[in-house]
Amino acid sequence: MVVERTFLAIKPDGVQRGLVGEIIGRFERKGFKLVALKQLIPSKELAEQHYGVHKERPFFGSLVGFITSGPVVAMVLEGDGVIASARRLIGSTKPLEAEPGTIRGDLAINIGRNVIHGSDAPETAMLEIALWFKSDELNDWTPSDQSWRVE
Ligand code: 3AN
Repeated sequence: MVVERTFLAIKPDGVQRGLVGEIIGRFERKGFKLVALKQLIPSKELAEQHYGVHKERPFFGSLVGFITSGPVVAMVLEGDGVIASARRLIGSTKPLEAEPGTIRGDLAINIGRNVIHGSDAPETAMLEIALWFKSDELNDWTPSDQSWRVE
């Protein structure tokens, strides 16, 4: 069975505002498994690759400037349906349109300060995990309470 993984990054605004524990806690409480976690200040090259699909957009420069402006907390989560589920827990890109109860709905106002990134599809998840993490930074492990999460 192929286990699904997604890439998430708490952006500099989330780190600066002290929201790291709150945000990771939401995914932990949902029951997803954390398989990699680190803090880094992304290089310009990493940021430009990560946001490559947006390179023609007018906000590309400010997006890269923002994501490289301070520490980011990058992680990989694992679990059935984790890619789509994490996106739902995160909420709409525009925080004012994000439902209450979602991370952006509860914790953000502005599209350029929307606290977290989450992969949007299996292909992007695979590319983003490989871009941000070395394979030996991903841990295969089984939570001791796994049978209480998944039937
Ligand atoms: P998401 O992060 O929800 O997947 P994307 O991939 O469409 O959203 O956009 C990537 C990031 O680019 C967003 N998180 C947001 O910070 C920024 N962004 C998207 N659209 C705009 C915009 N119109 N103006 C400024 N920043 C934007």
